[in-house]
Amino acid sequence: MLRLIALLLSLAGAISSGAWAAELTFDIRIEHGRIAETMRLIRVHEGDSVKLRWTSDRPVVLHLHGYDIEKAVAAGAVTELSFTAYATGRFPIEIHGQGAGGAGDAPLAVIEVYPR
Ligand SMILES: [Cu+2]
Repeated sequence: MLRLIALLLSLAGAISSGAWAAELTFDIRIEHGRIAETMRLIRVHEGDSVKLRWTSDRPVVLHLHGYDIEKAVAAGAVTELSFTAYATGRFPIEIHGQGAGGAGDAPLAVIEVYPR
């Protein structure tokens, strides 16, 4: 019985500390300033550890708005952009300093963080 109580207490601790948040990895390839349609909306939940693994056909600087993370992606190498999704909402990722992206004003991708 004591063991059961201890187990329940540790479970409660795990939940309140957010230990059940997911670790999510997304592999995203940029070509000609665009990414695959299926990667343009990324949905995660509050508290998740999110890892975006970028490759690009040319060097770009990515900017994740809201979290305000900037990351230079070199051509031909994987660049990781990691963050914990502590803030809920809708956050665009843009390519900075690219005149002719061919994608107009649309962001490269959008991350939606839902409340847990
Ligand atoms: Cu920006």
